[in-house]
Amino acid sequence: MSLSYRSGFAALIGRPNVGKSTLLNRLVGEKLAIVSPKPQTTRSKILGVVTRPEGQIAFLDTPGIHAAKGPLNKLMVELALQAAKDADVVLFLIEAAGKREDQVVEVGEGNRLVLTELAKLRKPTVLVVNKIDNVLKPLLLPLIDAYRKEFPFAEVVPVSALEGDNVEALFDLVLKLMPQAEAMYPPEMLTDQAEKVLVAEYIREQVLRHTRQEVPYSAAVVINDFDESERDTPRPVKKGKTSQATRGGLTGLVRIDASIFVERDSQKAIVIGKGGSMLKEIGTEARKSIERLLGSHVFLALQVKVAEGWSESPAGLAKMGYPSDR
Ligand SMILES: Nc1nc2c(ncn2[C@@H]2O[C@H](COP(=O)(O)OP(=O)(O)OP(=O)(O)O)[C@@H](O)[C@H]2O)c(=O)[nH]1
Ligand SMILES: [Mg+2]
Repeated sequence: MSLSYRSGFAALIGRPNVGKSTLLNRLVGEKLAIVSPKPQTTRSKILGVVTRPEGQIAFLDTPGIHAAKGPLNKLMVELALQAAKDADVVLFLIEAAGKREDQVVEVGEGNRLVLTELAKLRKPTVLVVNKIDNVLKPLLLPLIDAYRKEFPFAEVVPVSALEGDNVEALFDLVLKLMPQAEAMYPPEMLTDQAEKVLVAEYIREQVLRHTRQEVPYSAAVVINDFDESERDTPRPVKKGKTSQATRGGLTGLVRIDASIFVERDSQKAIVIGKGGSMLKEIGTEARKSIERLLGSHVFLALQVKVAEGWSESPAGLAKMGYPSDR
């Protein structure tokens, strides 16, 4: 390994819905984190490793930082701030949305609070202005100026995580801020998330996409059974193994049994839908994305269950696989 090799952790930090998970997936080139148009989609810390000849960056996607009410949301915000504390470099994401010339450009209250937290850490922090595909160009510079006045950013990078604009440049720039060190992970490793965890998340993603109001925030998915006895060869989430481009057709069969938990009977009725129509749609969409992930045919059995107030207690969080001890 050459002397100039760099490596370290970079935490993706920001308000809900600014595109942190979309950026993680774009950087790594795999769907490691679920994405939805609704805020508070990500609930855990998600590792995505990018390895290049000149260095390795371990990115950490985190839940959006917001004024948290209730144990689940408090846990999410804690996870995000902890990831920032543990990182070598912080990527602070904002969204540059705006189509009106006369729009007021300012740092909102929520973002100001996040910056107050980041200031305590004294880490090299990069301002990543996302969604530039969706902004009037004249609004961009004033927006960057407003943020620069609030915080001594090491760098400012406008990107479109959705379209990929400037994402490579962002990687190069973040790598330059990393310490000189050897790689922390094997070069083929993309994530430490188990397949089962990704599968549960892909199912939750479809629940988020198909439901409205409070249902997304009350939904959790638990895998009861993951039967690989008829699977050809397990494919761990590794470079070149899971991308659609390098994969042929589906082989073998994986049988998955999962429960979607909600907090009330009324929510259960919504997720099931008329004559089971909603659950069927959720299942079909989830199965397609799980098949792409596993490279295998998938038989997916889904049930909807009520766990009253699970998001309100440490025991409830633990039951859904959200560790509440940190
Ligand atoms: N137009 C546009 N939309 C984007 C871009 N990046 C993300 N989005 C959209 O913004 C929404 C939120 O994206 P996510 O990646 O889930 O956002 P997040 O910051 O991870 O959200 P939380 O997990 O809730 O904190 C989705 O509808 C994305 O498709 C972008 O560069 N341009
Ligand atoms: Mg997210």
